[in-house]
Amino acid sequence: MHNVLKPWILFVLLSWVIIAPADSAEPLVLKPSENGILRAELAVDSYSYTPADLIVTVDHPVELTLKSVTVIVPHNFVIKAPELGVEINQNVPAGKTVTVRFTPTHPGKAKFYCDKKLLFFKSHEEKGMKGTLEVKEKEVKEKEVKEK
Ligand SMILES: [Cu+2]
Repeated sequence: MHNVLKPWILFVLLSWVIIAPADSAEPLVLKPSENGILRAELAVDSYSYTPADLIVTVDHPVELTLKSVTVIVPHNFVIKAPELGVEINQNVPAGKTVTVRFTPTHPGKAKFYCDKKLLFFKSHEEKGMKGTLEVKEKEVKEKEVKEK
C-alpha cells in the first residue's frame, strides 16, 4: 500500500510546486470581443486584484469590471499614466461591482493600485493591492500566440 501511494503523492506535490507559481504569475492578455472591446473582470479583494497583470492593445477600448468581493473594506482602482493616455480614479465600494472604461493612446507599462489608507496603517498598495497594465503596440505577432 505504501509503495503504491508514495510516488503518487510525490508526483502531486511536485506538479503543484511547478504549476502553481507559473499560473499565478501569468499575465492576462485581453482579447477583443465581437465589437472590438477588450474586456476583463477583476476580483477586488483585501488586498489584491485578480488577475493583477493585464495586457491590452493600444487604441483599443478597454472595459474592466471591478467586482469587490470584500464585505466591509472599501477599495478603489487608480491608474495615473498620462503617458499612456490613461488616468483613472474609481471607487469600488465593498460588495459592489463597478466598470471602468478607457482607451490607451500610447504603448507602455503602468501600475494600477488602491490608494486607500487607514490612519497610520500601511496603504492598501503597500499591502500588495496593485497590478500592472501593459499596453502593447498593434499587430502583436499572431504566429507566436498560435504556436503555444
Ligand atoms: Cu484597497
